[in-house]
Amino acid sequence: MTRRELLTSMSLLAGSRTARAGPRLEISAARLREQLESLSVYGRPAGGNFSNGVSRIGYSDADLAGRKYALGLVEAAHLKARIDAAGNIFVRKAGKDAALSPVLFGSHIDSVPNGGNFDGDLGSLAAIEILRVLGENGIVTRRPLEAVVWSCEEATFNGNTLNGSRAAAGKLRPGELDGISRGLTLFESMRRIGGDPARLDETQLRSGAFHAYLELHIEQGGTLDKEGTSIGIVEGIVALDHYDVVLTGMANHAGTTPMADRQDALVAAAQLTLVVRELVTEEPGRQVGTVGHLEVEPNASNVIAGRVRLSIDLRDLSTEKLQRLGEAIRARALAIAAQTKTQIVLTQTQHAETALASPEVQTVIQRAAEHLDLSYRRLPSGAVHDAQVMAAVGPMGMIFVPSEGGISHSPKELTGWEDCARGANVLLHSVLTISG
Ligand code: HGY
Ligand code: MN
Ligand code: MN
Repeated sequence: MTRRELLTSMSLLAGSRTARAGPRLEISAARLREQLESLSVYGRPAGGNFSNGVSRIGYSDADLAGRKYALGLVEAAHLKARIDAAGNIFVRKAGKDAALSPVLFGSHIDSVPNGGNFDGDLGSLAAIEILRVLGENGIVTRRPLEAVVWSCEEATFNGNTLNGSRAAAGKLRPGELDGISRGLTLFESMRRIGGDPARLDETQLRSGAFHAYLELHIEQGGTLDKEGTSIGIVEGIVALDHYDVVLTGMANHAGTTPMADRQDALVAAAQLTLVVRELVTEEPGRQVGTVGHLEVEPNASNVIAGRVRLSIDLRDLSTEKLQRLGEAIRARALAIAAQTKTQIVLTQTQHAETALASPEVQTVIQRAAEHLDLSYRRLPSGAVHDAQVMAAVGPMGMIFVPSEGGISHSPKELTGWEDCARGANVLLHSVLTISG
């Protein structure tokens, strides 16, 4: 451990020994609920209501409207927002000592198609609410505080996740900015939301850019809900490997082409999809593999599919295991291509590294949960988060609250309003401890 890391660890823990004195400062639960309900309007299906969830795809008009709403909350908190080169929204609240690095905390507000109203939204709005409550109570922390709303966390733009935070941390892959999705390059999309991607190097977050990064998020799994535990203290976030696969056969007439003469790209895709499941489930462990995106051309009922594009999403805490699974899938794809007389090209488009949460920040979160008399447990995160990108820049911690039924990335995603407030208050007290 370097001297800087040792000092950081000690300073992270400095405040955690003393339970916070005085009345228990809390966020406004009613205001947080009202804001989550208001944000959910942007991207809601026409004629729908809160229970119909949201499609607020990164860089879309709905995302622009949601960002505008969030910026309105910043103004209501009498604070100023700064948009960085990647379009991420930063909101700073000055501390007593401007020379100290800030405590950074936030999440994202873009969603998957037909997603839920809590994924990312809770952590983003809670972050702004915390700055507002501190201002209303005249509390000035030693360190500056910075709330952040990361842009385009979900994979829906170009198949890769964590776009805004990776761009901020200088982790985009070569050429990624030129990739086109929904008619725009990533570069143009970042500009569309107020970023200036030509300046990404200038605004890169480097080691020391923040004292610690915290993220409040719904668990998106069922552990806390099943146990009736209020707070999850994340120990680590899984690695993710993402592949883009193009299968090419030959489009032909569905009626006149004998079965033996077909080069059916959709049959090859179906076999590959089952192979992913077979390989991922044949060894013990918590690894997961998903084929979630499928494009069929020409996608006509009376034409044999000539081309299919699909995604493969592999996750596990072990990068080595993901590597092995990727290789096994590649080998089986070759066999499927031969057998179906198609061509299959797998391109790995993303690797997000496993990220361990700082033990010291975990302790701070635990102390905050204890201070608020809340039950808690430690657990890994099967979902990826901007926090894992930030873990490569500085000490990171994540706070989970229960997802009812463990459902997420669905309009059925639901977290109780009291759980939302509990998580925000644990984040508030964790930030107060770390910022001193
Ligand atoms: O895919 C994920 O795990 C995250 O929700 N983007
Ligand atoms: Mn998500
Ligand atoms: Mn999320």
